[in-house]
Amino acid sequence: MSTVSVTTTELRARLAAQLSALYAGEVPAYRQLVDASAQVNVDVLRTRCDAEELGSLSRVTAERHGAVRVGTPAELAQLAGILAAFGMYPVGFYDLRDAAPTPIPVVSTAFRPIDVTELEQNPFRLFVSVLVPQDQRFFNDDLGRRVQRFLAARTLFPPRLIELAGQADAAGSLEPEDAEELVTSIVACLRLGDQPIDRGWYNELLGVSSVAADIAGVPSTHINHLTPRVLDIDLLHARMTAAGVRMLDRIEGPPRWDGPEVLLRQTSFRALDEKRLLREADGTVVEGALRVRFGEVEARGVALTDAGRLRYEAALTGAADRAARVGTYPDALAHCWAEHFPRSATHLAQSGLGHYTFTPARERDATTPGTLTALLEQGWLTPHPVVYEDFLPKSAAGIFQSNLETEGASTQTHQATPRDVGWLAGLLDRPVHDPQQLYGAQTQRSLDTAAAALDMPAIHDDRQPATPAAATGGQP
Ligand code: OOG
Ligand code: NI
Repeated sequence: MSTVSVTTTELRARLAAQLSALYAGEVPAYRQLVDASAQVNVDVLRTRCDAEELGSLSRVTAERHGAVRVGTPAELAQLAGILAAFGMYPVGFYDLRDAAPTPIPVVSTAFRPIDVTELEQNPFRLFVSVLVPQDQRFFNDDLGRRVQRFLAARTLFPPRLIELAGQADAAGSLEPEDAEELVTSIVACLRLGDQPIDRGWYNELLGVSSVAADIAGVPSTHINHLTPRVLDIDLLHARMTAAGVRMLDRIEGPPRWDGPEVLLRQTSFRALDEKRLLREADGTVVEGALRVRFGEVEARGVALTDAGRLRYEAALTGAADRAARVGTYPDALAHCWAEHFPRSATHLAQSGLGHYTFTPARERDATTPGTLTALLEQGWLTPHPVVYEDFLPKSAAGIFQSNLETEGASTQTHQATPRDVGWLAGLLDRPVHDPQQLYGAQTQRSLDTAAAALDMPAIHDDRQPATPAAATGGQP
């Protein structure tokens, strides 16, 4: 047996692989989804030679995101410490309490690698949500207090796991035996619990939100879903449907079109019944079924800049408006999309709507211009898409909606409990990275490298994206 220590990068790859094996054992249709996704990726690469622009086949085949929900700030802080051992750091802040059509009483962040080389090695990311039982729009005082008492009495992560993770984070690696123990231990924490669930308590929380019940109705946490990445989500959807798996009929996010793929498109198969032990009011334990876990799949495209994100929002809003007047939503979305987004990748890069990196395409001479726009127009630089590494849960609200057992109940008559990125950073005692800043820095580094290669002092990024209003003739 090798005694070479195991790096955080390798630990992350093992975590993704072992969670995938766990989830395949727990949710058999997931295995079918993963197999179909891998086949689609191989088939797409055979016909589209540029398909690896958005990630190598080895990266995309291993690529997963998971979703985990915890109950308390302390549980979240512990999980953040554990995930640091795997080179996964908090990026972005998501408030799902104002998700439409169904608000969910959680706030969230994504733990993921932030270095380009780490992402290429293994981009495993975990979307982690924490319940906000203080939020009176969802929980009255009495229920909020009982939820907090229930959560305070449980331990999700054993001290030995937290200690091993701390060692790995500090050293950047672990000895093989410790590495094995670390991965086995965190995977065990994310296995579906087999302790009986108090049916009355679970149902009471179900009245608030099925996510609240999934978090605080049970004594442990678990992987809620694990999502493979696919290079053609329409093809995957068609193949799964043909194989008899009931998929949601819609693919969330941008439409299918012949222009550049951007951000994230997601769909899923429906949540399936899973056997769980339920404790009745009289203390008897019976076998019942809960339906909380589903099979999501996603396709990833170019990350959008702030200006590009405004366009994205405008296209979705425009599509919803239009669908209310004429035709179907997919048709309306295709129509609005073409109004908002350029059809060529070069134009998307030049417009400043998408995040790109740039490499020199020819040697400097007396005619080399100094600005990015001119360099791109005259073919001095080649643009390369920066893949979107983050989440769009509000745009995927349809996936939540279709998989929730109940609509839940919330009122708008109370103030929201303040939760923001500053709150999160303080709680975790580490920076919460801004995704836009990470993408922007990647572009800037490539411009610096290109300037050096072209023997120029700097390349001035003079791209000026048009506002969405200008593109749509005044529509919001
Ligand atoms: C996480 C929802 C976010 C996605 O793909 O947008 C997510 C959850 O269900 O807890 O995974
Ligand atoms: Ni997801």
